[in-house]
Amino acid sequence: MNYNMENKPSVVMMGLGYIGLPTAALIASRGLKVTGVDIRQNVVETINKGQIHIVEPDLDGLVHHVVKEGFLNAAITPVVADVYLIAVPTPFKGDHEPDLSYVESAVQSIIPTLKKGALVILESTSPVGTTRKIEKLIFDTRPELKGHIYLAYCPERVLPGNIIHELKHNDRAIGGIDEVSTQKAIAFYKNFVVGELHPTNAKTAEMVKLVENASRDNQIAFANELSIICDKAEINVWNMIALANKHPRVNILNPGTGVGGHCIAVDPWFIVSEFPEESPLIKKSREANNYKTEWVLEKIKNKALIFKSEQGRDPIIACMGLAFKPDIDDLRESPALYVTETLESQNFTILAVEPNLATSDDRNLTDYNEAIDKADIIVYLVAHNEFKNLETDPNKSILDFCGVLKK
Ligand code: SAJ
Repeated sequence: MNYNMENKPSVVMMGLGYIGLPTAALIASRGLKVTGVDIRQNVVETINKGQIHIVEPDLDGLVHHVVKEGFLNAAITPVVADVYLIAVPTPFKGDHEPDLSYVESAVQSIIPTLKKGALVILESTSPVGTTRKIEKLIFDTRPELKGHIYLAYCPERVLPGNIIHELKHNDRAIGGIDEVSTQKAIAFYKNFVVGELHPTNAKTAEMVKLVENASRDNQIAFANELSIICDKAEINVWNMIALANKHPRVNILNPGTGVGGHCIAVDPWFIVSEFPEESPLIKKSREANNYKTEWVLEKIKNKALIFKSEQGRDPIIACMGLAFKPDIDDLRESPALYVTETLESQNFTILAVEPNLATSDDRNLTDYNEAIDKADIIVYLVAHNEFKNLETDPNKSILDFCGVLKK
């Protein structure tokens, strides 16, 4: 059977997380029938009620609409479809080795449903060569499909907090295992992407994704190193960077508590683990960003020690922000969460603040106004909007690691 763009193809989306769910909802909003598959029963139930399990602007209304109209439904197992998208996590394990077990089990579960003419697209960030591995997995079990299905890699590159817009508008690199797969995949994305679709091969597309995030990691590492240098030199790093960026060809990023999230803190390791000899700079950037978090921790502990020696009691420390970046609720690989939990585990008295999570969250959160009121030391870890214009007692110690107070 041939996959025909004119009759809107049916779609299976494997994985309904931060990328899978918005992508599935966007495709469904274009009038394609989408079955979203997730192994978590509660996620499936939530989505089938037209609700969502993550915080992302504009996603709730979109999901509500497409579920109500019958274009998106969620299930535990995949059905037969024209197009299969895979957007499951690819974390790392052990010594920063990529863990492909979610991808492999997603592939195993679609294999029995594949029919001739099907198009399978991997979106999960993956080490170079993964699309070829999937090809092998499929043909090992279903050799009769050889030459009759299409397979491509097409990474997403959307920014959490702006996913719906970026999914539609960003350009994409699309690499098939052969030319016809690339073209089929491009034709499919035309259903819902208005950004340009750039053809390439699977291996290049896989590397493109890893390099995009490694490049950002490297630039943030530079900013973080500057922040440590400026701290020692007693220079305000934010003012200094703002001035340097007045140069027409300089664009330094923001230093912060470290680099978190599921992408930038993880993906560069996929290059390092495969090309260890060739990637000293990429590795060093990862290490520099991780070191920044430890440095932040030491700064807070020093401040607490000084307070104790001066006041004769332990300070109350307000940890302002737990998410991995501003204005989201996502705690994955969050340096702010790590700093807060480490202080807590070392018996410092802390008030954890995260305005993007309900205070009913079992993390024992404190409202931000109450926290700055009660705390002796106020530590800004994430530049959330809520923190920008807070009135604080000038006698309190304030540590701003994320530039939230910069004017
Ligand atoms: N950060 C800084 N300073 C900065 C920018 C970011 O310290 O100047 C920190 C953030 O606070 C956060 C981390 O870096 O902890 C990552 O945040 P981010 O906003 O740079 O990126 P993510 O992880 O939300 O999304 C990235 C994006 N990649 C790039 O910008 C190259 C996004 O486009 C990708 O789609 C996403 O990774 C992904 O899924 O791979």
